[in-house]
Amino acid sequence: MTLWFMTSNAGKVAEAKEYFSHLGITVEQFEFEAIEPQADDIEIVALSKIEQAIPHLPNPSDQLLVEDAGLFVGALEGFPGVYSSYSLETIGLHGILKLMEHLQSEDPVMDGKLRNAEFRAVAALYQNGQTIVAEGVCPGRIAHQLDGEEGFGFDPIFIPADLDENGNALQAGEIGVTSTHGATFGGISLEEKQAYSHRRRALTSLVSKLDRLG
Ligand code: ITT
Repeated sequence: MTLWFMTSNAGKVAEAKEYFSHLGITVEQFEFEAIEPQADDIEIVALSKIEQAIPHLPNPSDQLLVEDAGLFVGALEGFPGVYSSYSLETIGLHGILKLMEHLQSEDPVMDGKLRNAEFRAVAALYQNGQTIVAEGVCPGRIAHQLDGEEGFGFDPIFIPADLDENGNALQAGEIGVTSTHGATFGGISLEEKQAYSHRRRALTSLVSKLDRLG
């Protein structure tokens, strides 16, 4: 079975391919230029993009996936959020770090709280005339400097929160059984990132909703 993933982002395709390969599903990139609505909610953006693309599917019985993500920084009132792509292209990673320069503490727990951030992803899947939506969140904090060359986008400045034995994210400063030991997503492999990833969480939730639908 082939699943079309509508995105221009090769990093997102690589992660979705890795995730679905464990389920025996092949993911193919679907190149389509949808108009992104100006909305303050990534779910609205994802749903608008999928609606625009459905009529252009090679085959009406094909499955189509859209997944929209963003980085939401607590101290910046959720910025860059829905403006993540634009912010990355304009002020870039150094710009985000600069906006947060004054937010630091010697105490690691306090530092984590001051610099808290989360990635959010909304995945929307169209099949058989129906669209299913699911969300995934990855809490963490913004690093003080760039670290690592893996991944894409904001990965070199985002340190995910540690996870407990059930894979649930812990509070800033808490040590979990799964930890990057302070490394950013840019400092770990794609496979390691999946344990924490907002994208993997959104796709897992999507798949369990599909299973419930039978
Ligand atoms: P499409 O809309 O074509 O899918 P995009 O790159 O615009 O591609 P998003 O809107 O989902 O993708 O992402 C908004 C920005 O957030 C964009 O600059 C991404 O590089 C970045 N981003 C998304 N997921 C990320 C992740 O897992 N790690 C690091 N950066 C991420």
